[in-house]
Amino acid sequence: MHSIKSPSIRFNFWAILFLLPTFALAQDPAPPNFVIIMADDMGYNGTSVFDGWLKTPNLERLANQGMKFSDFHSSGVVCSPTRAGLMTGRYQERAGIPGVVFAAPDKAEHYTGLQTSEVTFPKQLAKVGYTSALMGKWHLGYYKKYNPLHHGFNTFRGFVSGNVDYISHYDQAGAYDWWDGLEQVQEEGYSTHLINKHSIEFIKTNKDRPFCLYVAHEAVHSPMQGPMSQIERGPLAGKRTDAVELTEEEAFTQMMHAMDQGIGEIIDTLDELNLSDNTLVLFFSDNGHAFNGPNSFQPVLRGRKVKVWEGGHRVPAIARWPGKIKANTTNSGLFISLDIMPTLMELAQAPVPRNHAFDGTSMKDSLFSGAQSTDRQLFWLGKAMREGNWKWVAGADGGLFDLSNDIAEQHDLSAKYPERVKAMQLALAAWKVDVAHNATPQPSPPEGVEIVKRKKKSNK
Ligand SMILES: [Ca+2]
Repeated sequence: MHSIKSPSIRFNFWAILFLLPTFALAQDPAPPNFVIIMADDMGYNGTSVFDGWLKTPNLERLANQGMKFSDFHSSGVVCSPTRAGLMTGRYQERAGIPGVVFAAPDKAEHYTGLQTSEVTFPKQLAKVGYTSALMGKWHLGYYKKYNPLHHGFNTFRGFVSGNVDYISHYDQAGAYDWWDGLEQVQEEGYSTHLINKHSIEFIKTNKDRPFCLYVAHEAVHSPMQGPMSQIERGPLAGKRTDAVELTEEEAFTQMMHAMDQGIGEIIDTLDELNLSDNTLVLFFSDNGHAFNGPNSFQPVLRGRKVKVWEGGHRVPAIARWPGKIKANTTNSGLFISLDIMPTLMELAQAPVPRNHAFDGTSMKDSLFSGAQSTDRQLFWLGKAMREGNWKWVAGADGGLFDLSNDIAEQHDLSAKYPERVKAMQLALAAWKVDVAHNATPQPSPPEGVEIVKRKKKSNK
């Protein structure tokens, strides 16, 4: 009792008392929140952030407050593959999803999906206390066994097909497709507005705990419908009395603006709740453009969605984290959507199973220090690859391109660099063998189902 009155002891007592919380904070900072926003079929030149034809003020705000990526790629050139790669951090071929999971039951791929044996980011984040939500498009399996709730998401509001009627929420095969978790729900509203609304509600509900919000927008995928457009699918098709007719360009503009506005509302919500300083917001698109834009617009990149030219997979991407990511910067390093899962795992210090190898690489250093490198190999569909600034595209109309001065892939240099071509061809062949090895098997269609051979022009 006497000793506590001694000045030195008293000093230590108070010092320890004051230092304890500081020490605890330094050792155990609050885990960051993640908001992953993915646009659908939005090309590299689809936004004013990347000199596109359409003004998107909120994406501009995101880029002004963060970092934009000029050489960021989707791992797929259509919807399902990129999503499988995003969920797993590995080339989607390894998950058995090299192409689109079709809505039509007469296609074999209709019965495939992301198997629950896969290691996914929401599953791993749950192990370190995160709650995760998917708002919007899943497109990794039509059946309940593939539902996002079986892949680590605590909340799912949206649709499982490649696209729904924005107003009636029927898919392209005529099935009603709007879900709350494992149950179909009736919910009135323009799909983009609903995705925005539920995203903001989720942030507000979970503001006091670590969360991961995956906002998978329907915009700007077809059908081309603005908020006031006519219903195209389901029992009410053509029956909306207050419908406004739009040109394709007008519809696209409204679709983009609805998404852009929602992104602005998400930023506002994070700011208002004082969450911005502890939240990584990442925006990108799942593949290149499907809608060409106005006739006057000349796209910079060759090709579009479905193709392995840059127009098929070089996509707009932006990251924002005030205080951590330097504002108004551009990173010209070579990145791919497969990098997102390893990034989340590192930032959240989430466990990754032993011997589980990602194909992507964590972007943490690039985000925080602005490091930028193109020193890596990337592959698309076994048809194209990058090595540094070199791009090799296989096939009769393919070639070797130096993207450092030929981003439009116009000048085939294969005759000039035959050794490089040979090396890249070998690397591509080896990659195909590698991703096929131990790839997750997908189920065959049930007996009695007649499979119609896929037509060349199928509805994605
Ligand atoms: Ca897409």
